[in-house]
Amino acid sequence: MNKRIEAALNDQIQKESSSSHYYLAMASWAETKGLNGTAKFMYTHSDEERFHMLKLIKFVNERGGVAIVPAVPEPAREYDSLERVFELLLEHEVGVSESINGVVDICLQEKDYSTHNFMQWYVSEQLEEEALARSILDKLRLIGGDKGGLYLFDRDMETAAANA
Ligand code: OFO
Repeated sequence: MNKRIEAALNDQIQKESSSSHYYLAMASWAETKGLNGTAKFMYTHSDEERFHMLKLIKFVNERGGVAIVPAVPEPAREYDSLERVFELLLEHEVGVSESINGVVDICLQEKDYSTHNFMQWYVSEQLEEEALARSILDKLRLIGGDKGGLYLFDRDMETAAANA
């Protein structure tokens, strides 16, 4: 496997792994706040990110590269509000999209069209994730400090997690 591509994919493995960890910390935080629907959504999201990481690990190894299982930094333990959680989630996903675009760019520079093709799955996944995070954030901004609204929001998140 082309060394530059291998390094870029290993870097992406690290990002997907930290995303999984990041959402796991958010899930745990939500669970301790009685936001069980949001916690379920975050646990599911964390599993999805782990799947994104695994898909990359398999791809690198199957193509003759060596995938590195990375160390991950400890995510925050406390969050100011649910709105802040989803703001951070959106910021994080925008950063991940940029990183994926960077990998796609390297594939083009190195004329590695099969990895380019493989990465398209991540490109569309990111579009969906960013759109979802934006719509959730819009809802939370509408709800503001309304406790009843927050209760219904959390219930909806349980349904969103079940349909993910
Ligand atoms: Fe949402 O980050 Fe994976 O791709």
